Order: sequence, then C-alpha cells, then structure tokens
Amino acid sequence: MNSWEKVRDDFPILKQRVNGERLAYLDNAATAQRPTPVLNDLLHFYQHDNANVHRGVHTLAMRATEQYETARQTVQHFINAQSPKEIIFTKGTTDGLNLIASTYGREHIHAGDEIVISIAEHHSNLVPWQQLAIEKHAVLKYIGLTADGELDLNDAQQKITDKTKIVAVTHASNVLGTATPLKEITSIAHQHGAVVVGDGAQAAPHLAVDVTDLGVDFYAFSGHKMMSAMGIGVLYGRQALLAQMRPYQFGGEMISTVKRQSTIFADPPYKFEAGTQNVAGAISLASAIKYLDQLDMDKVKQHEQQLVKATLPRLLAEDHVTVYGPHDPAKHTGVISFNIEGLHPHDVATALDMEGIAVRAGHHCAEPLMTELGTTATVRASFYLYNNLDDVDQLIHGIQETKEFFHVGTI
Ligand code: 7TS
Repeated sequence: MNSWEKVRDDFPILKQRVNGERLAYLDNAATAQRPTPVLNDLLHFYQHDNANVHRGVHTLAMRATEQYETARQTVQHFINAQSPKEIIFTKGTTDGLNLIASTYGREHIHAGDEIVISIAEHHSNLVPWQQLAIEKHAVLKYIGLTADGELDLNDAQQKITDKTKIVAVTHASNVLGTATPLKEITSIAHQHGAVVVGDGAQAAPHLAVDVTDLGVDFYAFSGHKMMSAMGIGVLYGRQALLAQMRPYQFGGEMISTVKRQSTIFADPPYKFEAGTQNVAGAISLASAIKYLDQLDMDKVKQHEQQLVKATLPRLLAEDHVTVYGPHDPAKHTGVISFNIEGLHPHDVATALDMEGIAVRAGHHCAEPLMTELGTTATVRASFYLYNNLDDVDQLIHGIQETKEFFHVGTI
C-alpha cells in the first residue's frame, strides 16, 4: 500500500457504501472530510480543556486560551505571515471577505473609485464588493478570462488604474480549476496604489500559500475545506492596515476600555474577534494544518495533479461531454467542471449518486462566470488528498453509464 492509500485509513467516512456502491467523494471544493487525528483533537478539547478564552484565570480557561493562541501561530506559519497579530479567526472565507468590505472598504471607497475583481469570482468575493460599490457610487470592474479559461493578465493591466482602490481576486477558481496569477496581479495593483484581497478558499487547502511572497494585503480562507471543523476560517491582514481599520463588530473581548460614552478598542487581531470565538474550531484547524504539513503541501498538490492527469484526457475523449477550463492537466488544480450534452447537471449528479459518486451540480455560487461560459450550471468533480485512481475510474465509468441510461447521442 503506498502512503496515499494509508492516508485513506484516516478517513473512516470514505469506507461506507452509498446506494450500495463504493463511495467516491468528489465534492471536496464544497467541503472536505476530516481525518481521525483532527476528530480526536476536537473530542479531546471538549473532554478535557473546554472553557472560554481570554476571560478566566482558572486552569481550563488558561489551557483553552493557550491552545487557541497556539493555533493562531500555527496558521501564521502555514501561510508565512509576519506575525500572529495578522491572523484573525473568522467563521470562514465569506465572513473574512465581508469583514474587509465592511471595514476597510467602507472607509476607503468613495464615489468614482474603482473596485476590480475577476469574472471567475465566487459570490462571496463578488456580492460584498458589488454592494459596496452600489452604496458608495463606486465602479465595479471585472478582469476577464483567456480562451483557455485562465485569468487574463493583459486585461488586468487594462482594468487596474490609478482610480482602483481595491483589487479582490480568487487564488484558485472553484469552477474552472485554475490557479490565478495572484502575485502578478498584486504587483500591478500595488503599482497603482490599490490594496489586494486574495480569496484563498480553493487554494489554501491544496497548495503552499505564502502571503509574504504573494505580497497580498488581505487573504481569506475556510477551515472546513481543509479538514477542520465547520464554522472556522482565517483572515490574514497586513499589520499596518489592520491597525488603522475600524472593528467589524462590537461587544465583548474586542475592547481595551469601555466608558459610558466611549470605547478604546483592543489591538488587532482581538479588535476583530468580538464575542465568544470558535475555540474548538481554531484548535481543529491547527490540527488539520499539522496533518497537511506532515504530508507536505507540495506533495498534496502533486497528488491532486496526478489524479487530474488521469481524469482529464479520459473525460475529453468522451463523446458529448464538454469540459470547462484549461484542457492541459498541468494548468489545473483538483477541480474539473463539465456537462453532458442534453442533460441537466442535476440529473447527471443524481445519476452519479446512484453509482456512489458525490459530485456537485449547479452554478457553484458563480453566476456571472456561468453566463461568461455560456451555460447556467455545470457538474463539478473536485479531488483531495485521499482520492485515488479508483475514484477516477468510478467517475469515468459513472459518466459512461449515465450517458447510456439517458441514451445520450442516440436520440
Ligand atoms: N470563495 C471561493 C473561491 C469558494 O469556492 C467558496 C466556497 C467561498 C469563497 C466561500 O467559502 P465559505 O467557506 O465561506 O462558504 N465554495 C463552495 C463551492 O464551490 N461549493 O460549495 C462551497
């Protein structure tokens, strides 16, 4: 058994049968599964150390606080931030992006200013900027795609101008399976004095992220897509920017002193963490990061690459199947979107589910991208570190069975 097959043993959920078939879990872009060590760490926290953080001097409170703050450092090292003060725990990517739009965005965007995003954005990195633009009478501009479905750097050069105050782009698309040139975009944006927000929801779980090397000002991602509990995420922000920003929410734990008519806020990151936090979630995220670090992020990326290499040519060789995004496996993350001619993606996903294959169908919270691709929905298979060639075979076989069942191409 190779080491990746051993990894599968850490995921008992994968051992079940679904509709009488072996489970091929290929909906990792929506959420990943959790390995036993992460589940054990969660259980251990609740069984031994559960207490609220930063509030008590009793032993359990101190233990919980120490684990929470150690988790912050684990995240800091994982994305190579300069300080743990740059790591804000959030509910997830959506929460982090809304935080920036509501704080930095509200303060710095004025009438006539430009916000630049890409046409490939998930609604989480689109609607907050769109609504901010409406509120402030600013202009929302979209960077387009190349014919291959990659983010068009030439168009980015055109769209980002001296009027641009914020550039917010995804680091990897949840539909097209492309990683974007975030570092290059950051460099263009900085030449024009704009700040850059990276959406790392589909990148942080799958490739080594270095926020210092990327040069981004903000970077958001979700724990649940990288094997932690749900309801925990991270917003990285450069310390100098966080220090100037107003808080997102007000309440307990985010203050230094409160008087009847005024409040002095705590320093970052605490200024942005109002109320009781998801302590167990943060601990589980640190546990998931340890698990990923042991496997090595570059190897995780290579493993997913191998699976895409095994899948894409077979999918492209299928009659009546349209594949979206680049056809070159080397340009792919572990996400593949496709359609079968004449079939609604939901029917395809239901048929595949009968074969034990879990995929997602729909617009994937990227409706403007769907319009750009000339469709309303796609089927999406997305890999993670525990997937293997049996999953690939099962997917291809499932697609063939589905075509046969619906008589695709014969009527
Ligand atoms: N950004 C991208 C690129 C995403 O793929 C997602 C979630 C989000 C932001 C939002 O993350 P959340 O954890 O706050 O929900 N994407 C998907 C998906 O593709 N299918 O289900 C969720």
